[in-house]
Amino acid sequence: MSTLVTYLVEDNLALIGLASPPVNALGQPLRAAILEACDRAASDPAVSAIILHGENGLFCAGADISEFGLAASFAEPSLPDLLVRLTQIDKPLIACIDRFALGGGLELALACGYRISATGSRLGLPEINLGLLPGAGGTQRLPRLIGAEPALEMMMSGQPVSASHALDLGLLDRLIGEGDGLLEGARRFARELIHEGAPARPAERHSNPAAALPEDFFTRYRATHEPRWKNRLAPRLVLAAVESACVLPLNAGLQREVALFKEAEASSQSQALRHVFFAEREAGKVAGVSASTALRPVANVAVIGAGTMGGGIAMNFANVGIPVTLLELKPDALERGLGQIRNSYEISLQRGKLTQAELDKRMALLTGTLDYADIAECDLVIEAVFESLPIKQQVFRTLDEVCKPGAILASNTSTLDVDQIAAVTRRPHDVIGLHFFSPANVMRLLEVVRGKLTAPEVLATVLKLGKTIGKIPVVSGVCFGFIGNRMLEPYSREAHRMVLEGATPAQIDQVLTDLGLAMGVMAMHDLAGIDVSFLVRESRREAIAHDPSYCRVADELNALGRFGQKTKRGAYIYEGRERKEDFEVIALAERIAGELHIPRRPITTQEIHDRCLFMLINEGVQLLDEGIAERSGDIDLVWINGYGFPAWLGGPLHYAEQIGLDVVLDGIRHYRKALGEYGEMWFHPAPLLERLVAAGKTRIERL
Ligand code: 3H9
Repeated sequence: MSTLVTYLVEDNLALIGLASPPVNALGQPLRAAILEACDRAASDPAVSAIILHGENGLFCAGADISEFGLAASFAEPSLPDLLVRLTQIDKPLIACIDRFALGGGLELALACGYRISATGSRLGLPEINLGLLPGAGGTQRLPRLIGAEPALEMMMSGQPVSASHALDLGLLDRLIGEGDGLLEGARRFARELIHEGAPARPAERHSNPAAALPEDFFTRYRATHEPRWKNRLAPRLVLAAVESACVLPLNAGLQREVALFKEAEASSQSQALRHVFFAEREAGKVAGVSASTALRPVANVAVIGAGTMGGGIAMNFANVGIPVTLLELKPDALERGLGQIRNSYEISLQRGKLTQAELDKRMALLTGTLDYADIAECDLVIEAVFESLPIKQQVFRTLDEVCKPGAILASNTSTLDVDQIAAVTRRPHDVIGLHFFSPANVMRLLEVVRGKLTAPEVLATVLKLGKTIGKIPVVSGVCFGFIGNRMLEPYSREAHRMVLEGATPAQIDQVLTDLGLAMGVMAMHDLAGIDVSFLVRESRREAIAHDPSYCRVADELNALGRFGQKTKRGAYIYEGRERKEDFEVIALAERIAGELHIPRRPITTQEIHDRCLFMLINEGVQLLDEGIAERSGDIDLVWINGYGFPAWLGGPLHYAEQIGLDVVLDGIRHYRKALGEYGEMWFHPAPLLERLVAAGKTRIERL
């Protein structure tokens, strides 16, 4: 018998425990072990019922994601075949769910005749997040158990439901409360079933899963939701599979599901999303930090600056029960900051996302102060003041004076040199960059900037804390703009230059949103503030002064006071929520182009794509080569979670791998020539990109 399962017969019950750490993923060896154990129990006349449980305190996280795209994915016994076999066993089979039953793990439970769960467990079909659909019976068996509509909702959202909600849906037969002993509960339930002479599988509750639905349900569902799906394949396949469950007999439906699953598995979108899944896990593995690195306790936090950013940062901690002191220089600024936080929570309350009790609890965790002495005992201080090196250095000198030894001192700088900030303190090893993205209480990315002297335990502590507050922490080294904003720079530069050469802001943004970006680059600057990006350029004029066309349109918009959405005018005009192309901006571009002798011409979609994207990719490759980013997946995570790059393209560097590294390099070389002096100035292929292509590599890695 395999070591991946435990097998025990107690009286007339067989207990089969999944024992494949860390999460009992259903790779081929575990599938084979389950089949062998279940066959053994099925053929043992002494066994009247079988309990399938997780040996290591958790049930199952689904199919083994690392097998997808490989022969192992459907190697025998395939998951669909194994689960069909389980449904044929003529003894009650009980899934005993602890912590989670996800994806194939829930499908395993659905193949059992009965399901019980601990109260704290989560059950879900998150395949859509991997560009997949449930492929081992989930799209066919779940609608037959709970009805088509709630089943479709679970698959489309990809979000797990709580065990109590699963009980309400009819997905579970029984809940076992905390401390009551889940396995003991399963034994009791099994004995009851045997005693009652219960069938191996109860009759299907929804043999016609769409019976309660209007005839045009699927047509209307598709029409309503398709615009939101953009280019994504998986939602379309999920819908097709559930529709099949409503019109085909089970076996035919299962066959259709496997065919759709294989189509999704082979798609570049799923490949990209699987890359993102593993990149998220890898990002936590940082050189010099290990599981044994000591963590500093963080029981309370201080945030310096109660502006929009500081307030948003503070909310993250209050949301998870960590007390926060918000420090401002002036009483009215402090009051405004706390008021903004309350407003933001009140909006959540009105939308039903927060209860009054939760709002009160969170507000009670927030304290305002005007006195640095009040933050002396805080474990972590995050500075979120104006983006200026002298101002931030002054704050850090004060922090160095007042904060207790061992306090972590963090700066929310988005571009500045964290080492220069650390250098004004007597404790540079306690200093780190924590770059939150706006709105800080919403955006998932947290760029963690590791200074030259940052201590490993400081890094380990903020990585852990980042996860606690629901962020995706990604480590960056120190350089201008870190990973995200440094890459934003050439991407924005090309967009602005093409506006001078003849493209309109809307034309540029359309190409980017058609690719799947949440927002085009021109609209993004309008949202973030044209005055803000102007100040960033001002801080590094010497590096860009040799190009008189460099973001000139944005500089002039700034001079005109057209700061973007907040002034209702930027690269676009804003009327309410509507964004409109502005002929004045086009006239402005024509004038500047004339002054700079830049010929205007029609710019193609291909050129917009290649110049913006290839320059973005090139900078990412350079960051990897310089060691600012530890791995290419980190760069992808930054752009997906901080800049709205579509996850189904896997981030800019994964996208480059899909396009072909040679194609990207050829494109850069082409524009270096085609754009004359301007091309010579900016289109330098990253040396690592050249080395990778020369070596015939298809993946971006250090070489
Ligand atoms: C599916 O089931 C398809 C079927 O419908 C049809 C098939 C035909 N596979 O996240 P963590 C690893 S698709 C392989 O840090 P947590 C993970 O990489 C699947 N590995 O822990 C990490 O490894 P390492 C549908 C997996 O406690 C380690 O486990 N299921 C898998 O924060 C710990 O992971 C899903 O999409 C897997 N399925 O969260 C669920 N899952 O230590 C995906 C995890 O080497 N998983 N690993 O870095 C999750 O959502 C979270 O991992 C989970 C635990 C909530 C389970």
